[in-house]
Amino acid sequence: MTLLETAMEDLIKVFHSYSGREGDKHKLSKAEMRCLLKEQLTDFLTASKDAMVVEKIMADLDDDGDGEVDFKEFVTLVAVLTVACNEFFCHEEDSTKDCCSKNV
Ligand SMILES: [Ca+2]
Ligand SMILES: [Ca+2]
Repeated sequence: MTLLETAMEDLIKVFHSYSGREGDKHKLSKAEMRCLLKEQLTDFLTASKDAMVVEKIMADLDDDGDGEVDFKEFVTLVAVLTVACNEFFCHEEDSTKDCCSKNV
């Protein structure tokens, strides 16, 4: 398996290890979503001081309005966060380069 294939499989595994805890096995309820965010996106949740963050994320993600987050909706969150992280890292790299060139 390639790195990307492993990452995709891990994403599916993580989703199902939470979605299967109660109710619909293929969807995240609000309680399951809260556990997933707390345990898997700890830094993200800690960074956000908003107590309503889980409710807001749920509302944003729930495209079909059934009150739960299916895999497709979950992947949207991961994609958005990954893009944000990538921008952060690119920014970090740029500022490091700036610092280095100043020192030279
Ligand atoms: Ca469920
Ligand atoms: Ca939904």
